[in-house]
Parts: sequence; C-alpha cells; structure tokens
Amino acid sequence: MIRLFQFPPAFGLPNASGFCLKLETWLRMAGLPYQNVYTMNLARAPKGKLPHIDDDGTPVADSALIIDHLTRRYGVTLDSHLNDGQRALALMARRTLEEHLYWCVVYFRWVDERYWPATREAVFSPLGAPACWIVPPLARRGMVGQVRSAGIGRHTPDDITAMARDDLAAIEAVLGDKPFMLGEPTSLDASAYGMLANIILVDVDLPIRRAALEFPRLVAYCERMRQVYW
Ligand SMILES: N[C@@H](CCC(=O)N[C@@H](CS)C(=O)NCC(=O)O)C(=O)O
Repeated sequence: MIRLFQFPPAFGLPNASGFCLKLETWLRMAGLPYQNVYTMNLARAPKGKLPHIDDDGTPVADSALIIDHLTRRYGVTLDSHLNDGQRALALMARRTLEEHLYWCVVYFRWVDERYWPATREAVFSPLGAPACWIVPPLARRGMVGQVRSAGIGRHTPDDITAMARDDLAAIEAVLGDKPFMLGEPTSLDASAYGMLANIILVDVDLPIRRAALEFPRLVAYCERMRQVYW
C-alpha cells in the first residue's frame, strides 16, 4: 500500500500545498490506491519537506521523484504516448509552475503582511493551543527566508504579481483550447492543478488570484480537473 504523507486539508482544498495536491491528484489520475497520512511534522520527512510516501516499506520524497518511482514500479502509462517535443514542453511548463509561480504564491501567503493572517488561520488553527500560537511565527520565519533565497522575496508585490501574470499567460498558452494541458490527461495536469487550484480555488483575495482570474481558460481548466478527479 502507498502511504501518502502530506499536510492536512486547508483553505477549502484537499491540500494547501501545491506539491501535495499535485501528488494526490496524480495518484487519482493514475488510478493507484493510497492511504493519506496527514502530518505537519517535517522533522520526520526524509528531505524535510512534504509530500513523501512509503511504498510498501520504500520511502521516497519529492513529488517528481515519487511520480518517477511509482510510474516505474506500477507501470503507469499516463505519459507514455508523449513525443520528445511534448515531454520537453511538459518539463518547461512544470518548472514554470513549480519553481517560479509556486514561490509567488508562497510570497503572498507567508510574507505579505496583508494576507499572512488568512494563512495563519487556515494552516495553523487546527493545531489548537498552545501550538497554534507558538508554531506560526517560527514556520513563517522559515518561509520568509526561503522566499528570499529563491529570489522572489526581493521584489515588490506589484513586480511579483506581474511576473506571476506572465507565468499564467504562458501556461494558458500551453493549454490553448484543449481540455488538458497536452490534449489527453498527463502528469503535467497534476502539477498544473496542484499549483493553479491553490491560486484560483482558494477564496482569499490575493493579487495573484486577481491576476489568475484574468485567464478564463485556466479558471475553466481548474474546474474541469476538480470535477474529473475530485
Ligand atoms: N520539490 C519538492 C517540493 C516540496 C515542497 O516545497 N513542499 C513544501 C510544501 S508546498 C514544504 O514541505 N515546505 C515546508 C518547508 O519548507 O518548511 C516536491 O516536488 O515535492
């Protein structure tokens, strides 16, 4: 049995972590049975981040490495029809979503004073007292450091929103008029849904969400993914 270690649901989504939502969506797309283990304990995560899995005693961390592992082990064919050009496009789109757009979201959720209270409430209130008072400032300090190290945290909110809008425009251009990113459902859709749902389907009025709502095909895409896989 695959045991999926991830954060508990928050913000009205199955997961407020784009990477956790990506992996759980992928497991559903691949039709693999799994068991959720909700945790906030990063100290027990093999690489200090979530998600990670235990696959019948084999621990694997990092959503992309987990997908590679499960694809090999269970013969998942989601991406097997893709040609070299599509694989290259999928890789670049995934990097845009996970290595750039992701940090823009993290900035607004964790760093921007205007939206931090909503994040604190959504993520930490289930902890109960006294953890819900002690943990948030520590967790926030770590995230602020990461966003700054990633580079995004050095820009103004307006610049970050403009950069995120460029990412969203590029992703919408990849989608075009197709129902899924590359036509038929592929692993790229799991990544796209994990990241986009965390912007579009979370009812907090972040500047990045306002920017995303300018892209009706991405909004419809999120709804489609939710209906088909959730
Ligand atoms: N490359 C990793 C990224 C995972 C990641 O960044 N997870 C975040 C949640 S979205 C995390 O655990 N952050 C906690 C921390 O860094 O303290 C993957 O694909 O799984």
